[in-house]
Amino acid sequence: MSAMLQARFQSRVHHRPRAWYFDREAETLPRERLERLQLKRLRATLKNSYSNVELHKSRMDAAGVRPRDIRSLKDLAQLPFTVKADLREHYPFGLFARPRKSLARLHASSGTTGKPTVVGYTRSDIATWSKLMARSLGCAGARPGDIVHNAYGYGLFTGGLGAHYGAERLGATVVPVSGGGTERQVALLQDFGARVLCATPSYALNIAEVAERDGIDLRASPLEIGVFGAEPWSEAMRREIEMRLGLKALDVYGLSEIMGPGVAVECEAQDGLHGWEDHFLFEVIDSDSGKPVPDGNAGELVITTLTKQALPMIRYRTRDITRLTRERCGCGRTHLRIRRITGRNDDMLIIRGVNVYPSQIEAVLVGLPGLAPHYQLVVERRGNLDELTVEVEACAATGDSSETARQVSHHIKSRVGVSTTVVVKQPGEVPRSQGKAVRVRDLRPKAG
Ligand code: DLL
Repeated sequence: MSAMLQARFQSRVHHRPRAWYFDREAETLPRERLERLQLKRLRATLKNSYSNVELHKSRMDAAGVRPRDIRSLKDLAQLPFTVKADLREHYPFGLFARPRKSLARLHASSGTTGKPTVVGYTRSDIATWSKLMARSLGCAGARPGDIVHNAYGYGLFTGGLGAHYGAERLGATVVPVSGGGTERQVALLQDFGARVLCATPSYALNIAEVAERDGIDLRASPLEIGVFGAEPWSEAMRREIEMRLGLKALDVYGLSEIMGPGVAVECEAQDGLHGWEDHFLFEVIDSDSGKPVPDGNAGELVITTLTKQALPMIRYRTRDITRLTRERCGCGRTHLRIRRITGRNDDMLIIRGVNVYPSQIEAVLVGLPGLAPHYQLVVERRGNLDELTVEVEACAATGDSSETARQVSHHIKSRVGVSTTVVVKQPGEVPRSQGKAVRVRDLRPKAG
């Protein structure tokens, strides 16, 4: 081949998008067409909400805005917010825009206080969700024909069934194992040879630990892709899981009120999660003022659904803290990216005036020599001040660990800026997760 031909060939290889798309057209839609589609779908959603859900009608009336007043995407900011308490106050079915009899499924999340939040889907909503989850799995690197080991909990939680229907829609073979029974999960991963693992990151770590304890090297298994989400996790945790399971770990985001898993997901670049803008509108606002913040700035993620029939959501305040970027991604997808979720604004701790998310502490702890990546934060009130104790586990049984504790506390102080008491626990003493990990034990007296 001549040098010129070779150069041309090389450049074509370089420029050929390597990405595989479940739905190429939708995933690479030019921005202008995407925005036209969003506006059309937004107007239909508003009509559906206004005509069929009393809460949305009364909120829009009070704000003096009707669906027909929304003529461009910029008008979105005129619309009122919806919050989690709205779902609780209209428990169980009060926010549904379709008669209960036309619903194919209900899910619910328990929460720590009060009534659960109930969400409902028509048959068509389930089909849309399955398609979006298939798209998400594909974006993360799963392919038709793969074996998908699904360790998200099945039941009222949206993780299990959401990932299950998505994997089937993708054309994969699903192993519907749910959470728990970790020894058996390790055996099944080995025997069936799954290429894709779906789990919370904390449960993935639990699987790694049980495998190592039993002398089974899952790094030598066909596992290649982890699709992990449902809880905050750090880059340090990603590296730890990737190393111990020998796979590429991708972040998937979602919430029941909006749909379930598959609202946003990382592509193989692992550089932010593509939010599926043909089905959702994403905004980031300042939690206090409610005003949108510019791209790149941190704030509360607000999502409006564009295609949900049974439970349309208008400007739903997720309480999740993140940033948006509309910079082009190398994978060729045109959908914006949300940055890793730092935590929920209601999980933020204020310790002696310093704002701290558990994931910031995690980022310091994971990877420190001698420590296992298992931890819990204990918050107590002493006098008028909140105190934070970090319980973290040693890798191996130790005697006096006061020097390690002092050093860890020093690392946390210098990187996060907060003073903590560190307690180094013996191996196995910090509770393991089978789903969403409990990172904070809040021992402060409850208000009221
Ligand atoms: O956790 C849905 C889901 C299942 C997502 C499986 C991903 C994988 P909920 O139980 O309603 O739904 O909890 C939603 O979990 O508002 C976030 O606070 C948190 N969350 C979900 N995904 C992530 C993530 C499911 N990737 C709440 N990173 C959300 C950080 C996440 N937090």
